[in-house]
Amino acid sequence: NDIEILLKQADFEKDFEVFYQPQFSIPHKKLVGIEALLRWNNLEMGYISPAEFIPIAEEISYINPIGEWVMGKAIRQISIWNEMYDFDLKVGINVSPVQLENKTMIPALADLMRKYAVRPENIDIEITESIAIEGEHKIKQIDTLFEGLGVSISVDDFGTGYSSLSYLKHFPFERIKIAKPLVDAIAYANYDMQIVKSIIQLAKSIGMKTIAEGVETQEQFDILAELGCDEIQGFLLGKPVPADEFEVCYFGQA
Ligand code: G
Ligand code: G
Ligand code: MN
Ligand code: NA
Repeated sequence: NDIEILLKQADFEKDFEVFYQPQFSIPHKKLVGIEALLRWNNLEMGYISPAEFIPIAEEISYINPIGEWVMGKAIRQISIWNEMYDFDLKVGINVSPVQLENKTMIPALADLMRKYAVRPENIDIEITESIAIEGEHKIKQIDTLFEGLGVSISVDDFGTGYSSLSYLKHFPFERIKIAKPLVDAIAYANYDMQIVKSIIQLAKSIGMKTIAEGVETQEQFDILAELGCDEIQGFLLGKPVPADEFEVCYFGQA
């Protein structure tokens, strides 16, 4: 497999870059956080989507060094921005289920938090909803894993297939990230709007926050505000961009 070979040859510092996408509170559109998203620009193949190469990196366990590299970049960046602009932003870092099985992940994260003096409140670990199929036991295990660090955990891509609302009660997620396909549909499909409404209501009743992903239109924003969603992320308010561009866009600084 081409991608596998290219991946193993990748020079992380040269070929990878972490982009940042803003997350805003509703309804005032205050910047509250950022999500770190990995980008790979290969000399031969050009831009390769993480949706394509991450599953391959997972298969060959190469996601472990890659994931650690992303964590380092993201934690360093949030440390710099919070200090420089006197902010209290949270950085969301996507962590693959494969990384959760790796014993060095938590010590590496702890080291990075110390190295860059970042408080646990400023780090959010995004774990995909698909982890839920492994059951309650798995979720408890993850919770225990991160407990000592004090970082928060969000469930990513919620509502895309594996969701069982009932498993939420076993796990103190900080936030539910409502998946883009559901968000897409809320403006034209009453059924999907009702599902999103139920997710937001349930989250509220158990003390979790909700963030809608992939918000692209004002109409979606208005519906989400009406439904009481806490935060939004999406092209309507900002695409993922490189760090220097993020500074220009959101901190008015070059
Ligand atoms: O940013 P984009 O929409 O192209 O991302 C596609 C997919 O890749 C998403 O599911 C996203 O969560 C995932 N992804 C992006 N960056 C990372 C990363 O650093 N680690 C992991 N595990 N997944 C990532
Ligand atoms: O799976 P995860 O939620 O981590 O993936 C986030 C991905 O969604 C990022 O790769 C980002 O590029 C993409 N994304 C974020 N907002 C939007 C949006 O408004 N529209 C589209 N099409 N993609 C988005
Ligand atoms: Mn994510
Ligand atoms: Na997601």
